[in-house]
Parts: sequence; C-alpha cells; structure tokens
Amino acid sequence: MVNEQAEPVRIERDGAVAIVTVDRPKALNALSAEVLRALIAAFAELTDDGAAVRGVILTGEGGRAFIAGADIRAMSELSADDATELARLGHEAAAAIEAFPAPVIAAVDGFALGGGLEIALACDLIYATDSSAFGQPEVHLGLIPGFGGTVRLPRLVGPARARELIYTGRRIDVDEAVAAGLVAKRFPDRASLLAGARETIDAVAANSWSAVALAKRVLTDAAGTPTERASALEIEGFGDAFRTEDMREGVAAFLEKREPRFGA
Ligand code: DAK
Repeated sequence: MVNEQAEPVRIERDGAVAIVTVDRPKALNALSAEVLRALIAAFAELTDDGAAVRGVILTGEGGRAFIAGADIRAMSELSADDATELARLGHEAAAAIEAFPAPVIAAVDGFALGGGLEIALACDLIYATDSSAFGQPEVHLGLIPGFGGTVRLPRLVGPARARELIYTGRRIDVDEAVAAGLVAKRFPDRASLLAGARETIDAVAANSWSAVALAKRVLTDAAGTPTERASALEIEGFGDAFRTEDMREGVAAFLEKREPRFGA
C-alpha cells in the first residue's frame, strides 16, 4: 500500500481499492472546512484515475469515530456567511462522493454523528462495527442538519423514522441502525469491517466498470425524483449501456458460454 496524501485526509491504494481515511483522531475526525476541502480533493484525484479505481472505502482514523460531526469548535466562530460557505462545502463533499463513478462504502467504526452521518449517507453503502453509533444531534446545538441529512436520511430509513431521529437528536446503536436499513452489514471489529468492504468491492470489480458506473449514475440521479422522471433516466441509461464495448463483450460471452473479458 502506498500513502499518497498528507493529513487531514489520506488516500491509500491497494490494487483497485482506494481507502480514504479522515485523519483527525484527536477531534474524533470532526469536519472542519479544511477536512471537507481535502475530501473533495481526494475524490477528484480518484476520479481522474477512472476505471483503475473499482471502489472506495471511506473511514475514520483512531478507532473511536468515523466522523463525530461538523467541527463544533470551528463552527462556534462562524458568521452567517461563513456558515453558508461551510454548508456549501459539506454538500459539495457529499455530491463528490455521490458522483464518484464506482461504489463508495462508508466503513464506520465508532461515532457517525451529524455531518459525519451525512457524509456516510452520501456513500453507496454503510458498513459498521458492533461498537458504532449513529445520530443527527444538531437540534441539541440549536442547529439542523446542514450537509444533506434532511434529504438523504428519509430516503434510506423512511420519512417517519428520519423525522423522529432528527427531532429528538437521539443516538442509535448498530442493532437499531441495521433494523432501520441505515447499516447494510455489521462486523465484530475493524479488521473484519475493512475485509468485508473489500470483499464487496472485489465482487463489484469482477463486473463491467462502465456498467457499474452507469447503474450508480442512474440510481443517484433518480433518487427522490418522481416515477416518470426516474423511469426516463433508467431508459436513457439502458440505451447508454448499448454504446459500450463492455455490453457487446458481456452479451457475446454469455452466448459463447465463456467468461467475459471486460475492458477499462
Ligand atoms: N467537533 C469538534 N470537536 C469534537 C467533536 C466535534 N463534532 N466531537 C468531538 N470532538 C472533540 C472533543 O471536543 C474532544 O476534544 P478535547 O476536549 O479532547 O480537545 C475530543 O474530540 C474527544 O471528544 P470527547 O472527549 O467528547 O469524547 P467522548 O468519548 O466523551 O464523547 C462524543 C464522544 C462523540 C459523544 C462527543 O464528543 C460528542 O457528543 N461530540 C459532538 C457530537 C455532535 O454533536 N456532533 C454533531 C455536531 S452537529 C452547518 C453545517 C453542518 C452542520 C451544522 C451546521 N452549517 C453550515 C453551519 C452539522 C452539524 C453537526 O455535525
């Protein structure tokens, strides 16, 4: 593995898997503007690598937190204009994850709170260790979610549960997060969490990169849109698949009873 980037966000590569780590363990990986900018830069760098990256594991350093929210200390000094800029940056970071053309798995080991949960919600999947905890505690601070929680949490757990979590600000454990559909898979410890995320990315990597990227684009763009618009996006994406070499190869391989040899 090669460490290519200095703090506060590191990128490590292991074959076709990239591990992006928020590295501010003393502040439980809280999201300052600097961390958000580094996250945006990390996903831009990985996007430039195209099909060389088949999936990203996003995690937090230190074993206590994925990300414990927006940086409350830095937030306490913000003007209204600064706060708007921070919210814009947070949304930009979430959008960079959603636009990334391969699956991003949030590997949560510890607290995923406030802005931290919102960044996890922008990922394709959330995997977590048994000792993790989740919540949108902004109302405890006189705030509301600012990095997409009111948008993405209801999509994943349903509107009633999202409202209950956002209005009470209460923390939930892994049992409840799995039952709510927030966490897709749970693991006993960090090592098995990272291995499980890698296993999923390896399974994805056996498929056509362009088909997976197309599926992600359609799923992301269609989220929350009315059925007619979502259907139009799928129809368009299905047509786009027919413009790829991988589609020709995948279908030919099936008909010739052999394994496909997908390109980039
Ligand atoms: N920001 C800054 N520092 C944090 C932090 C945070 N969110 N969370 C923890 N830390 C720091 C603590 O201050 C402490 O630093 P020192 O005192 O050692 O210097 C260190 O991390 C360890 O934390 P604790 O000593 O508190 O550790 P415990 O195990 O006792 O407790 C905890 C862990 C996660 C339960 C606790 O730290 C906690 O409640 N943290 C705050 C969690 C939280 O409320 N997070 C949500 C923040 S609200 C907006 C955009 C977005 C948002 C809002 C506005 N605008 C555009 C303005 C989103 C807001 C949020 O995310």
